[in-house]
Amino acid sequence: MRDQLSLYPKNNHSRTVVSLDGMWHFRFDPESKGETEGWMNHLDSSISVPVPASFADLFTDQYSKNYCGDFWYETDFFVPAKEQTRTQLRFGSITHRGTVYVNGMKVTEHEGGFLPVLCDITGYIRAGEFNHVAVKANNELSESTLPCGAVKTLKNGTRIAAPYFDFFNYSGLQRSVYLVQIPEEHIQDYSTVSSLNGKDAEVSYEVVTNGNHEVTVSLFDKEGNRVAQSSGKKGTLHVKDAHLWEVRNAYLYDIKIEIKDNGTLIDEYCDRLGIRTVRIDGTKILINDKPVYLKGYGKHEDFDIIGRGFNWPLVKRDFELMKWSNANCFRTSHYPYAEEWYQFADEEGFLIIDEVPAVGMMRSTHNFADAGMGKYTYFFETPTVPTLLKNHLQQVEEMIERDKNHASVFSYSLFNEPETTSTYSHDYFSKIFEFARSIDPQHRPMTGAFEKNSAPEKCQCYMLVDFMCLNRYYGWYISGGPDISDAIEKFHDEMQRWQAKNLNKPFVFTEFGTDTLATEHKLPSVMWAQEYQNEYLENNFKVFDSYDFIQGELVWNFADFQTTEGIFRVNGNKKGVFTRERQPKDAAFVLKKRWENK
Ligand code: GCB
Repeated sequence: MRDQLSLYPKNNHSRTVVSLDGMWHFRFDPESKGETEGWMNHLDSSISVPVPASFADLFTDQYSKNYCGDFWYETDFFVPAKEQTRTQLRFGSITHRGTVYVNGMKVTEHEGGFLPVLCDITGYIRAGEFNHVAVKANNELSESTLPCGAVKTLKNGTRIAAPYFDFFNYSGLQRSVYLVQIPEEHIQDYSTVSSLNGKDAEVSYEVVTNGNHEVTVSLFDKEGNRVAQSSGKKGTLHVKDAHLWEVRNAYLYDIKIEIKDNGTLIDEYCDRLGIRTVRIDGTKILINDKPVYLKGYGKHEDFDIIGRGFNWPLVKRDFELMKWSNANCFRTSHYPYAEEWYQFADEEGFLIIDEVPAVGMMRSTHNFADAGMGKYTYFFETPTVPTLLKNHLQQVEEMIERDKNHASVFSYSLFNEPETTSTYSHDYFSKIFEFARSIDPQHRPMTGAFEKNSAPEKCQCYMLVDFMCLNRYYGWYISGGPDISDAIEKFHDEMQRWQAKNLNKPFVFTEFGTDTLATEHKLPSVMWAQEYQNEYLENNFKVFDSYDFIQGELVWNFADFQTTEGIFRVNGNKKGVFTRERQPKDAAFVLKKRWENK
């Protein structure tokens, strides 16, 4: 079995982790000649760029910002000499795909830009010396890879991205890169499942190692007291008077896994562990058997200059704002985020709907507008589907593998707004859901976000999800401005049609919102002014509060974010409750007040 992605790099008695973040050499390769010219050995005429960061907003020219094609990164790194060691490189992500070379030799290739790339480089390095790593990355979009889109060639030959989704096609080495040294015999993976028994809890676990030495697993409380222990690769930890991980009131234990040879430590891995259960019961979402109403946001990894580059201060600020507004949940729209987001959500007691990058599954560069207009593009009836399915399954597998132990992750979203009205889409997504269900040890509820074209009478996929997630823009894309009263009637009409289906499932709004410029105020309100965003929200809340099967509201979006340019977007999508600089629009106070008592 290969080493799994769930083990975030950690330093301890047996493992050494060195960050390779910093300035790397970089070069665009528009003619894809790097491989034949041997760029994996050395990047001539390179420039310096920071890692982690998207490259787009570092530059001052259009060509670099919108560059689409191959591009290379390289750096040198020192490998400490150690006996009996496996040496790995771990990229938080390479967007959207990459080939890794060490000392000129190809080590691995990886498809998909939002999940880690782990390379065993033991056979490729010189220990006790400086070594060289080069990455050939590529950010082209197609209909057979996730997220979906196309590449457009301008008359002058320049290629640019044509996303079928509403966020800028940021790319590069956007997450941290680590050099990891682990013992030859080591812990490859682990998973846990908690269950409650009165005041006590049982945590069953499974550890994967590549050897036969004894495994012990211990659990420590916050004060460092060992509260449970078990040995063997499979076992159960019995926790008396367990402190549960509750929504917005997290308690985290430390789990310590050790491999020992007659008392001598071979390898250890420690992690935080929240004890909680997740269950859907009729129209309720239950965490630790208590109903929870989801309050929060759809987000993006997005910020000025760094693009989608990982940045701890931004994580901290976003959680402070979410807490301030009394939120308890967010969706990682529209791709799995950097792992640190989940670690912090575990700590802060936030719930996460973890989303795979299955976005843009409708052939349109104005998907967001076409989503409610009945457009149909035969997306799941084209020859690209088998490859798309393969990539989709792979990314579902890697996401669940990576995130399966996070208490915060209570659900997986396996799509955002695909076409769902054909039997082809049903066949496609049945395979995705069946597979996802078969690999999640915690059997979390599975979902996906449906657009308005997925109407109750037409949708062929709602039966696949454990709870419904709806993205709805009544009062924005549909009957906006002076027509808002029509919007509300239409909204009720749709909800009544869902109600009539008696699905007996929770419904969550995973998107609703209006583009709002932080500079605009007007009475009476007009679209794009802050007053309109507030009125729209209040109107939507009245609808939500009329149906008891509605169990959550995640506003679109947490903050303004960058998109492809166009007449629908004013330097990006402005549906943020906060500005891109993370300051509140008036709507933030409306939400804060509503969610205080919700
Ligand atoms: C949607 C999409 C989201 C867009 C949003 C919008 O339906 O899921 O990615 O950004 O609408 O603002 O139009």
